[in-house]
Amino acid sequence: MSDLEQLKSDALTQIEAAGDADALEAVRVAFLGKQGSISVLLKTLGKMTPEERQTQGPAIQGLRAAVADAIADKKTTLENAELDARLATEKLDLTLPAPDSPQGSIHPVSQVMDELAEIFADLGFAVATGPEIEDDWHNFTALNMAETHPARAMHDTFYFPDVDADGRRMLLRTHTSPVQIRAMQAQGAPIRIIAPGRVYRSDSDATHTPMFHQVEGLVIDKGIHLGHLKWTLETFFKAFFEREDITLRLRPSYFPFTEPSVEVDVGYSNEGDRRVVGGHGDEPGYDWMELGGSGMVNARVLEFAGIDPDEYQGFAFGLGIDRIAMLKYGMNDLRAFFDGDPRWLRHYGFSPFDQPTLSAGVGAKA
Ligand code: FA5
Repeated sequence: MSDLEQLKSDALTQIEAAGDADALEAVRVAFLGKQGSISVLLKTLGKMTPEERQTQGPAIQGLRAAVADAIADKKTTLENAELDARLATEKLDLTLPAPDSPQGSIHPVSQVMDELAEIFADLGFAVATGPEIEDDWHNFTALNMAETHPARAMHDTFYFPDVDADGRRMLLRTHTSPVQIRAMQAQGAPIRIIAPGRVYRSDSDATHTPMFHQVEGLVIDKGIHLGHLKWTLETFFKAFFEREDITLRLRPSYFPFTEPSVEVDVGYSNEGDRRVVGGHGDEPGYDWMELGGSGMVNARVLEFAGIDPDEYQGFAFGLGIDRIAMLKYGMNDLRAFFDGDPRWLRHYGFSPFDQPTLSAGVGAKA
């Protein structure tokens, strides 16, 4: 047997004998590692005459490939055996009795997100999503906030030190409005979406947390006007708060990405220490509460997103989900939402067996 054949037979025997991943790795290092016997042989090729190299080259390369293949095969075999062994030991006994009362609960924010999706689906809205780690073009520039725009300063942005491949600054999105841009770029017009999700600002008190949730709404079509926005919000809030006497007030405001812009207030009254939505805010005993921002999509934003503003118009809104959850379910401190206290979750959480549906009343408690 030639030296090469001997080496191959030794290698294959040792690979076959390797009982686990560590032993196999030791065999790989002995033959194919930097100082391994096959690697050392490969290095001798450089010193050979061209004629010798012509016969020895393919032989040594073939040996290297055969040993590498055998190691790869053995590795798969060992991994499969390890998986089989784990599957055989990690058994779940499905016959164990269920706990007396259900453990765990759905967080009110998740519950409200499910309720939102259910109500807007009924109005023909699809759910869109976007990344929480955004670039400043989508979060600001395309929403008509140039580098030097003062509105950028209002957002208390968490920036990353890096820029992306296009030189854009990376940040934690400060609102869900960049999803408007992504949806318009991806699907063009017409459009009817909501985009619920997490957003981040350097902010903290009883009604502000550094991470909170918004739901964006966007409708783009021909002949859309402010009346459609008001009807949509009113219809949504009536379904969400499950009462008919909801009064909205649209108050002139300013957002760089909408023109005109309106802030949305709702009438409410105090019952003990709870704020209860309903009624007209100007009537005695009632007041107005702000729920979010909205307006007609600015023509410049449509252009940034590649939609012709002479052909299409639209409205957009952005509501604080945590705030509307507080109102509906009577919590008074936003920070408790994210403390992870099981007692709070037991009190305010929802049964996982109780999916919100319009027919059952979206907020039905089990
Ligand atoms: C915006 O973020 C706009 N993108 C909304 C918008 C969308 C306007 C589309 C026009 C068209 P604003 O910064 O006001 O706007 O935030 C919207 C809502 O998020 C607020 O009304 C409030 O309910 C909620 N919010 C803002 N900051 C916090 C915070 N730190 N914690 C909890 N909720 C917050």
